[in-house]
This record gives sequence, C-alpha cells and structure tokens, in this order.
Amino acid sequence: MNTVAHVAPRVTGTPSTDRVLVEWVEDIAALTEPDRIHWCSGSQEENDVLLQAMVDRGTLIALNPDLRPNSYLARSEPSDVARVEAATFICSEKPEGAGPTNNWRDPQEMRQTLTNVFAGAMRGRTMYVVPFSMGPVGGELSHLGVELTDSSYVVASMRIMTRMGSGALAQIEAGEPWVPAVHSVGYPLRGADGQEREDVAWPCNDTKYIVHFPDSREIWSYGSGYGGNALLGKKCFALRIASVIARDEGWLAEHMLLIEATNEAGKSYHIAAAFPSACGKTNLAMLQPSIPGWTVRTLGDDIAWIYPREGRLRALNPEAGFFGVAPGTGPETNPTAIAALERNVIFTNVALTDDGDVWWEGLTKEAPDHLIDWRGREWSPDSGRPAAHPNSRFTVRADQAPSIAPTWDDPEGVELDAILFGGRRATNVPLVTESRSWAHGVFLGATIASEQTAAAEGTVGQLRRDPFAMLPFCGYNMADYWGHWLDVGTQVGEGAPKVFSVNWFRRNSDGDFLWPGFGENARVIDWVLRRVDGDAGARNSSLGAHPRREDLDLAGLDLDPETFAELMTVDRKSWLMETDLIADFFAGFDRVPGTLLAELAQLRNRIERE
Ligand code: OXD
Ligand code: MN
Repeated sequence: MNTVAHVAPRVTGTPSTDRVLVEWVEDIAALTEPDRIHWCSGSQEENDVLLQAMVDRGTLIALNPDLRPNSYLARSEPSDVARVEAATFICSEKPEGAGPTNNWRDPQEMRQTLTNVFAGAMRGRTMYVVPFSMGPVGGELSHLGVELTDSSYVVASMRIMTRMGSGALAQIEAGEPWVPAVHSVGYPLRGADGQEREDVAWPCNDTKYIVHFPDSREIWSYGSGYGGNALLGKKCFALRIASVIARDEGWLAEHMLLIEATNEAGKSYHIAAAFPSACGKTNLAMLQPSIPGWTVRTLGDDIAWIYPREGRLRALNPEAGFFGVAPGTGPETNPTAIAALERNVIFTNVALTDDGDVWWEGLTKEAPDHLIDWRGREWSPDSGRPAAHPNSRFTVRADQAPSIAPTWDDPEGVELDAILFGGRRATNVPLVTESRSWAHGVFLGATIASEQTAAAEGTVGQLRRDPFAMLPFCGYNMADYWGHWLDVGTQVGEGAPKVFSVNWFRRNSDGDFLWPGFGENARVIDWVLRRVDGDAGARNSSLGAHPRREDLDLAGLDLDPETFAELMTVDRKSWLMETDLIADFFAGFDRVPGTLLAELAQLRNRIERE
C-alpha cells in the first residue's frame, strides 16, 4: 500500500508559549496526523463557530429558539451510549496497584497498543487543544489538564463541564502542573493511502480504550465520543487520576454530590453524599425540602474533592456543569433541574418533538402523540420502545440551576458537617443509620451495595457492591483506598464529619416503597444535622444509631407507625447473612485494612449478642 506523506497541520487560535505543552501537542499531532490544530481560547465566538459547524454537519440539531433558546440535540451511534467499563483500564506498574476491582494492563504493552490505534487516527480532522481547570482557575486545590480531542462536541461539552480556555492555559504557562489527556473518536477521514471517506454525524469506533496511567498521571481515550469516555475532565481526571493524586497528597477525590442545607433557624450545614450511579444523586443535589423554612442549595451533583484543613474536612466541586441523566427528570421529581434546562443546553439522545423541543420519559405524565426518537426514527406512544435512550443526558452549566449555592465556586470549598453513603436496597438496610465512629463510617462506605433487579424480590445474593460508589472510578487498589480514608479520619480526628448510611429504597412485601423520597428526604437530613449538633434523640441497634419515630420531624407526612417500624427494622437473621456476604466481598481483596476486618467482626458480635 502506498502511504501519503503527512503534511504539517495548519494551526489556528493562539498557540501556547509553554515549550513542554507545545512539544507534547506536536508529538501527538505527529502520531495522529490531524489536518489542523486549533488552540481553544474558550471564547463565545469560538464556541458559536463550533456549534454552527456541528449544525451544518448534522452532528447537532438546533432546537426551536422560542422554546429552548441556544440549545442543541445530539444523537450518538447506538453503539456509543454509555461509559464502557470493560474497556476502561488502570495501567499501574504492577497489577496490585490497580487492585482486583479494576482492569489492569501492563503499561508498556498498553502504550504500544495505544500507539497503534492512535497512529493516523485524526487524519482529515482538526485536533483541538483544550486547556481546562478542575476547580476554579488558580484555586489552591484546583488541578489543570489539557485534552487533545478530534471531537468538537467534546470541546463544546468541556466548555460547559469545566473551566476551559485561556484562563487555564495561563496557569499552565505560569508553571503549574497539568495532566495530559488524549482523545480521539477513532474515525479518521483519510486512510494512510490518502483514500478519503465522508464524515458521519457521530463518528466513533467499535474498538474502545479508556486508559489511565496513574504513575505518570496521563489519560488516553480512543473510540468513543460519549460522556465519561470522552469528557476527560470528569470520571477519568476528577475521579480516577485525582484519586491517585489525592492518595499521594493526603486528600480525597470522591463520587459525591455536595449540598448546603439551611434549617428554619437559618443555620447552614454542608453535606457530601455518595450514591452509586442511577440512585437519584442529581435529585438529592437539587432537593426541594418538604419541611417549611428549610432550603437546600446545590454545590455539586457528582464529584467532590475533600481535603483536611485545620482539623476539619473541606469540600469542593471540581466541575462547572451538570451532565445529568434526562429520563426520570420532571417537574415533580426535580423542578430545579427542569428550570436549569430552559436554555443553553446540549442534550444527547433524548427525543425531538414536532415543534423542535426535547422530550424524555418522565418529563411529562403523558407522552406526546408523535416524536422523533433518539435514533432519529418516527415514534408514537404505542411504539413499544423508549423515545429517549435510558442514559440520555443534558449538559448544562452549574450556575443555571436556580438552587446553586453562592459558595459553589469558592476555591476554598466549604466545611463538611456530614457524609452520607447510600445504596438502593429493597430489604435489610434501614432508612438512616448513624455510624459509631469514623472507622465504622468507612466500613459503611466500603460495603455500599445495590440490588441489581426487581427490588421486591430482594434476594441478597443479587447485590452489587459499589464501595464508596467508586467501583468504576477508583484509580488504584480499592483496599488501599479504604486505608487512605481511615488515615484521613485519623488525621482530622474529632473535627471529622459524622458519617451516616441512608436507604430511600426499602420496600414492603408487596414491593411498594416504604419511604416517599424526594423532598421528604429533608426529614432525614434534618435528623442527621440535629445529630451533628447533638440535638436529636436516637436508639441504638447492632448497626448503629437510628431515629425513633419521635426523633424524626414527620409533621404533615402520612407515615403510620407500622410503616415506620418496617422502614427501620434490623432483622437479626438477615444481618447475619449480610455479614457473611461482606466477609465474602472482603475476601476478594488481599490487603483489606485490619481496622475494617475488625469492624466486621465487631458488627457480627453485636448482632450475635442481640
Ligand atoms: C455518571 C455516572 O454519569 O456515575 O455520573 O455514571
Ligand atoms: Mn456519577
């Protein structure tokens, strides 16, 4: 096969003055062979040009400006609709560095694989240089990255999800460290022989690699244009790589929402909460409390960076936007999100209405009579398939949420009063449990689980453990991560936030939820915060402390004593089984901290004595 000599790419935008950065960009360009290199400034004009080009190419559909101003719909390939955990790799030097919950690959072999797939991957395309800051630009706790990508959809999304552009670049030029992140959709427009092919609306590749080198703090992503696979500031950087940086520097990078709750007396508290994906994190982050006089304000809906400072833990949301799941978001479940989505949104894989607006399951009670579904096909309510993909998303700036806290982009973060760990448990796990100590709290986080299927059946054997909701996101050995949490608590001591487990999803024997959830979750938060202040009563079980009925503010809620009792029951036999399952789970790790094994033994002891 004849190969055509690569012509030097045309450069637009303002190249950096940073020699290391420029050399890296040149090296990646030499490997991937783009036709053009554009240095992104993050300006409005640049964004307008990119969006218009995507509309012209069919990658974006401009929505009706009267109904949804400055908003767009993208439809991905059906093969590229979610994070790909099986193709996500942690390439630490040794397999133990990644641990049993991650896919490990030898770093040298993976570098060779990446060199092969990235060779010529950007032919015919523009390679965008996207400098970004996770956390406010210049903030002491913020971290910088540069994503090289051949997807303008990724550029526009990174502009919403991160602080992207010249501000971040100036920090790099001032000598701050940064994480290199290379991304290609893997759909070059020209072969090595010079043969051209047409572009498609959503270029991607069936071969996918989402790769992290924790030792050198690098990210390489190939083959997908979607979400966490491609917007590399989010899961890849702010969780997987950041968790490694945090381990080395003595802080925590967590899959947690962050809120400020203010009670009727005007006293404010901050809470971080970890829930596995699809357990309503965005809804809780934007909670409208049912208790009169209470307000909840949002700082973040997905990620919190937590660090010790003067005997307390402080937390900050490193992101600048929400990449939320659309289905199930409606005026009743999350009116705040609905208000945030009025304008300036990039929607992906939702349905299109006849008047040029968007729709998804749960947006209205009744579906419209006619839609174009997420694959671009005609749809009516009797089509027998969802109109929006279950993982369809909205991408919107955080400060468009009416509930946004004024402190949300304070570079110092906020002081944490409580940490919640939650799973989706139909059985066994009470509505709320206060841990007995920091170590017990870490045990609760390490053993979070969700039932995978028909919750009413509730067979404990069907549990998926998702420790700290970090199973797919921890960049190193999960057992070492637990040890790191224990160390941070020891360092902070008395001033550490109190840790609770919550479960909004317990069901009765008919399969009905026992707790109404949503705005009523404020009643649990109220008890949690009164416990923090030492102002609320509780009873102890073998699991920890729980509210009695009289300890919760249940005014105006129709919750009979029997239902409450069922919600809080700790069943001895089931819990003995739970401890066996936890022991099995821990047995999958060869370096579980002794403190957690002791917590398990003590739990079993307490249950046996009950
Ligand atoms: C997310 C996830 O997209 O957790 O936030 O999967
Ligand atoms: Mn998440």
